[in-house]
Amino acid sequence: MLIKRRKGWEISENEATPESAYLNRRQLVAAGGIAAGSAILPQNAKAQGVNDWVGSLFGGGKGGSSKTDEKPDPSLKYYPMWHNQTYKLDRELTPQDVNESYNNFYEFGSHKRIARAAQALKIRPWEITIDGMVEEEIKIGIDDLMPKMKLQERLYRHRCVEAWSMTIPWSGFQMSDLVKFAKPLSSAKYIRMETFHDPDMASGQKATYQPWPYIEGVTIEEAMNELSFLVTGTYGKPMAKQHGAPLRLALPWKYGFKSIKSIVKFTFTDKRPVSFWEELQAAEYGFWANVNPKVPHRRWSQATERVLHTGNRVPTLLYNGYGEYVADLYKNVPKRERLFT
Ligand SMILES: Nc1nc2c(c(=O)[nH]1)N[C@H]1C(S)=C(S)[C@@H](COP(=O)(O)O)O[C@H]1N2
Ligand SMILES: [Mo]
Repeated sequence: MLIKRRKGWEISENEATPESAYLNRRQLVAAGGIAAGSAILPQNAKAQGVNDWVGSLFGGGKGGSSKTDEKPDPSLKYYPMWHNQTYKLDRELTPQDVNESYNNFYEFGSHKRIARAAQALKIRPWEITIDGMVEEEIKIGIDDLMPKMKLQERLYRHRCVEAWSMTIPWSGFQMSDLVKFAKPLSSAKYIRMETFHDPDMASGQKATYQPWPYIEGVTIEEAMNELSFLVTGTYGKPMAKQHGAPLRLALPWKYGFKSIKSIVKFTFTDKRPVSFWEELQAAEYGFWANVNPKVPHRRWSQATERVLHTGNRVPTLLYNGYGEYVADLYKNVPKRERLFT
């Protein structure tokens, strides 16, 4: 078959909606017309700019970070990033205020309204360690890492295992850039990632029945896939702390829990990492966690999802609609494993 099929989410009906409004605003931002960060203001936010507006919700601030005693984010100068148009959406972007006030970040509480508590997260200095099966261990600050990567913006869908979804403009770089920078040995098969561990800063980590810090893992092939994206920003600015600043992952074809936040370590290894959720509940949260409407969670169906903010419930797609990019990765995974989130 030589016919190039349109990818599942390349459907044009919604293309003239907030996405393009957002992009038009972006161009204005690029031209210096309005302050960076004010793209996609909700209708009711006045012309005061999103920094003040987010500030009024979360206690003052600049860009994604929001404590008045903090310096402006040193990475502000990279925004807005070059917009990579390859990745199209089939639905509207979720408004920024919705995405910044409905989050999973168990380090700051086991419910969705953790945005205020997450402002305690200190995001500078932020050192990232790259170790394990690599030519040489690397320790690098986020502000030294960013200029070495091919920075860009992409629109992705995000599907949580809890059957809700959002669409979001992420800024950052392809994970393959980081893998190349890390110079892994050929014996490495997986990357184990780790979130910060500081129970004094993040009170959720005081819960002794949970295996802190948060851990996630992918195969090297998954990490090298063009969709795997390391995120530094959202909505054309450094991301809000509650999204997992200053560096988190976005794997749009997997359930959201794989997209680990506030990463401090990448370890290259030949052993399959056991994630935070797998450790807690292996029967419900497996290693692959690819979005699959036909495999129910032990406690609920995955056939449909609630699209945040829209009031819509829509059918969930295999690999969250990204199968053309990723299905081949799983050809040789035993069926028994694939049928298991
Ligand atoms: N460190 C850490 N990373 C995490 C989580 C978490 O609790 N801690 N929650 C995960 C889950 S279940 C989801 S759905 C997404 C939520 O990302 P968002 O809050 O930016 O939408 O982050 C994922 N990454
Ligand atoms: Mo999730």
